[in-house]
Amino acid sequence: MKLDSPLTFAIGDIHGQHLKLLELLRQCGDRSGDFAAKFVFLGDYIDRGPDSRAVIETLIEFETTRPDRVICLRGNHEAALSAIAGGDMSAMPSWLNKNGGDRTLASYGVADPAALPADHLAWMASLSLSHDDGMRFFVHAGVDPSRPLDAQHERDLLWIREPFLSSERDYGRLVVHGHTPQKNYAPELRPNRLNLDTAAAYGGPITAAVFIADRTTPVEYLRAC
Ligand SMILES: [Mn+2]
Repeated sequence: MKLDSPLTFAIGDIHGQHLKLLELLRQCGDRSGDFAAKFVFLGDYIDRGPDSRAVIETLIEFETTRPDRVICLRGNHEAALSAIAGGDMSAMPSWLNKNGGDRTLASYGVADPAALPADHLAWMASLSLSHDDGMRFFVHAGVDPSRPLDAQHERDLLWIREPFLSSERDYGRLVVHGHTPQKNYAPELRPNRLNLDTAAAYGGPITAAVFIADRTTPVEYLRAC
């Protein structure tokens, strides 16, 4: 199927799965054809998977060659690494041992987060927390249902699960998010939110939702296993 208007692709958690990312970007290219598509990456590019370094290189190049059409949001994993590399060592044990940061360091061939390439660290520190396209609110983890979308706390945008996941609040936007892996490897669409974390770090695919301009919900999903 080829769709005849510019598309928006929203892409869930990647976690160092570079081959899956390349396959998904190829599928997105096939779908968008000659039309200039917009890409919103929902964060968590690094950790757990085998090749975080290549994922970051690919995303930086992808963004550089498509100015104004690529938005890379910050995930809690990028936030943790940025904090550690900036000298906040309190997060280091959990990042290394629980969040798969050891595999990120291995992909760069370094033992110390401060030894990571300065341009990659600067890129991770520069990422936005959310993106609002008027119909959809894109964010890594979700939002605090008790606060307006424009008055959220950074910690919730990066880390929240409940009460967001169970909330039925109408935000006036579809909240498109990742962060909480779907054990069935499938995206979860509810009336007020869409979870695109299909557990790429745990054997699932990376998933892209395909949006058109005049419909809030996705017209289809692309998956790279
Ligand atoms: Mn994640």
